Amino acid sequence: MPEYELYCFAQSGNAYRAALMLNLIGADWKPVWVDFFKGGQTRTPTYRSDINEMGEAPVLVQGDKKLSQSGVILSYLAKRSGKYLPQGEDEELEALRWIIFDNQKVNGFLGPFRFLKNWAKPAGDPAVLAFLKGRIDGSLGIVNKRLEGKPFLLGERLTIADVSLAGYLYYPAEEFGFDIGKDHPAIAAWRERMTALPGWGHPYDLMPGHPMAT
Ligand SMILES: N[C@@H](CCC(=O)N[C@@H](CS)C(=O)NCC(=O)O)C(=O)O
Repeated sequence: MPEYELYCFAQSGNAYRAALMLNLIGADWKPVWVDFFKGGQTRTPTYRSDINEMGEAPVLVQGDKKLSQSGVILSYLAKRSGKYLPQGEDEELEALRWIIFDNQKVNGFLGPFRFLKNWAKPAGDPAVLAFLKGRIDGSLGIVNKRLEGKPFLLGERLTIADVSLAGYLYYPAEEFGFDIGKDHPAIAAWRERMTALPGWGHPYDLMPGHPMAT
């Protein structure tokens, strides 16, 4: 029995943050597939009573402990492993600042945009997609500017803020209809630095459910 189980599915960039962190720290873990698309598992009463009352993936299970919210999971794993932990109060607050910005305005917009574009039934309203795309361009621009001067979000060292940012940034450009790397060169360079890390894996390789059964 592995130390950690992660409720996740391949298309979830929110879950990818946790899967990537587990792999980067060399944890003993296994994914538990969540049937998000067909079965609507996160909306079932059983999921909400037994797994996560918030009705979301990812959920990290370690013995009797269950954690949700990828930022909380990253913070817990960094503390337990001593890896990618922000050092000192100022860095901790800075990491939290970027994790919240990312959750709300970077991956927090990329995820719904990609869902509406590819899988929503009925299909996403073009006006909503246009609104989200505008917000995405603005937020990615802010992150790109930040990364122009430093290799990682907080400076020379990778922290959980970077792992959080990875969320949806490795999914294929075709799924978005625009190329994040081409539009934002400093983000492209950051992505390369991340993929060079031992333990890095693509979301479609780390988590089950890709390609999606038809
Ligand atoms: N802020 C959360 C977001 C989690 C989230 O929205 N996960 C999606 C899957 S990618 C979900 O389960 N959504 C279910 C819903 O919103 O009903 C995190 O970072 O863990």
